[in-house]
Amino acid sequence: NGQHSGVIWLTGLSGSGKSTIANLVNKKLFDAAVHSYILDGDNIRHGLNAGLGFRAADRTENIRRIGEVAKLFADSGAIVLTAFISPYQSDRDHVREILQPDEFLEVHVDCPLAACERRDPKGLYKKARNGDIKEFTGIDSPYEVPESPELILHSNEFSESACANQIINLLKEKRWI
Ligand code: GGZ
Repeated sequence: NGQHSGVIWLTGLSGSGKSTIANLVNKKLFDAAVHSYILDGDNIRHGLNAGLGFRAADRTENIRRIGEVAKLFADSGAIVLTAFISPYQSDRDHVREILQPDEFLEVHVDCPLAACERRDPKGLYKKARNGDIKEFTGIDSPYEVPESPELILHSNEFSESACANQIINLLKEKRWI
């Protein structure tokens, strides 16, 4: 097929909306007959990376493997959407470097910590505040804000559907679709 392949790398705090937005984009691409695939916690952290935790070295290895898998899917011709916190700039840069320059779009799903914490869909922030979970991103583990992402989504100010549309517009601008 003549479609553009590559990786749309969503990064942001737990509860920022990464997975929901990625799933909405995936559906829109499917409806437009564009071959796309999502990598997220559901199909990676429970499978390929089941042995990894949340220490800095484990997160780095998590992202390294996801980057390699994303590259394989991109090589197969797909548009890949990834939805991981990926808190370290150097890890995200490493993924960018193993891909072609026109095959990687870093998207910061930028939701203030306070808003993520207010949502707390899984009660994890509460547990982290109580000390029941250690090294939780934003609480006692760092999140490095992307230095030069291709797109910043303010997911607390705009609906998830509007954020998904912003990604679709970027893909049109970049001539991926
Ligand atoms: C951050 C954690 C932690 C800690 C469990 N820190 O909201 P969720 O539940 O579904 O998404 C979070 C997910 C983060 O996994 P990632 O693979 O995206 O992280 S990273 O890119 O940093 O490797 C959260 C849950 O796992 N979770 N413990 N300590 N998030």
